[in-house]
Amino acid sequence: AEPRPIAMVTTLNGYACQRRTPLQHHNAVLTDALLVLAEKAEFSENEGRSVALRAASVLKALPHTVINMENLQGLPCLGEHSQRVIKEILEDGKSREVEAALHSEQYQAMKALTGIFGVGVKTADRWFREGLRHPSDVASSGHRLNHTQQAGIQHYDDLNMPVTKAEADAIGQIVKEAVQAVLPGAEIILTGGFRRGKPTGHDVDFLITHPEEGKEEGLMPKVVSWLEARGLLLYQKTNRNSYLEATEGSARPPNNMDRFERSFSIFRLDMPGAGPERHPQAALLEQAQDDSSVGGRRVGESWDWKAVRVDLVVTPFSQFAFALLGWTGSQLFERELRRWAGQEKHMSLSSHALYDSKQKRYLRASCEEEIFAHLGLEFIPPCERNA
Ligand code: DCP
Ligand code: MG
Repeated sequence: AEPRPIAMVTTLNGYACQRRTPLQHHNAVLTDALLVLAEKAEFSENEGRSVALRAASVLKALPHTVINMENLQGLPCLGEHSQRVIKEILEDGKSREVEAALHSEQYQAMKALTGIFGVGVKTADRWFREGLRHPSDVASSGHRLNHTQQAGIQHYDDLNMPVTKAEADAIGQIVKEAVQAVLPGAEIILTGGFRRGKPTGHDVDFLITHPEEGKEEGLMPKVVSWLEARGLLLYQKTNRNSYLEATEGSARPPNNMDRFERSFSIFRLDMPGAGPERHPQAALLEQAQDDSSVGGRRVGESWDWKAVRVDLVVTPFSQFAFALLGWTGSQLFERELRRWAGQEKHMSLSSHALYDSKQKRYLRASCEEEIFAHLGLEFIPPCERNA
């Protein structure tokens, strides 16, 4: 390795979508700390969240390890608070504020409660104030839970265990089989964190489309029925496509929430060693996990399947490039793309379309590269969108 100069100075652009952010970077100690502060801010619904996320994201894009405060010169998005935390860690090895957050009852309880599928910060905070600290407290509290939350409690342990790439691929095989059975010629694409090269994720995200526009209509209920008939779904809730009704009668495109037909689901993924009647896809998984050490099975317990969160999204072919860009993430990269579009280009970007306010028209794109070009941005490949 080359010797590192004492005061390495790098300049970086201010928008995350102008930077290349690899998965593996050189400042995990600092970014982990800032991400705890982002989470703490999120739990108290405080604006500090995006400030800390942006600061962490800048450090992820640095080609070297920060070893002193001079290294931060010329970097964007590092406010007084972030700098104070970084300085403390460089000097003492840790930040008191971060340590205090990690050890606080509120942080720990909010983390556990928001870890329930279907429970957001507002609900978790209300439960915390009522004295609930853990999913088991919720289960015994007598609160009325909706179906999503019931499934979230029931599968809490599984859903809080990382999903491996091998598991994502095994689910991909099942989804592919389902989609091809109900609509030959339809295509499925793995998006989200796995498309960015992450080895694990909290869920598995798929886009489904068909090269012939319109053929994709009505697809989701059929896919869901196919999966349900085979006992592969533990839970699912489908939201229909509401894009047209949102745009009708308005010149401006809808807000950033996308309106594709989408199924939030929990798959029952059969695991290797479950017995002769296990799903054939399990063999593939077994093979993949043999040569990696990432197995997610609980040892010493009889377990033959695992609950996995899966998002299925159906998109018309003409919107596919926008959907792919919008669903690949990271979440911060997406937010920054939209901020760039609005503030620098007077355009409005969603997972459906790109609208140019000056020309008063939608700009077409058939691949991600074209969207970056419309936005006047250098193309950043998925593996460098880990902002
Ligand atoms: N996304 C978005 N807005 C939404 C839903 C999703 O911008 N309402 C985008 C950003 C995410 C991607 O879709 O990066 C997938 O969402 P996830 O929450 O699954 O995020 P990741 O896949 O990036 O992370 P993980 O590995 O934890 O699943
Ligand atoms: Mg995901």
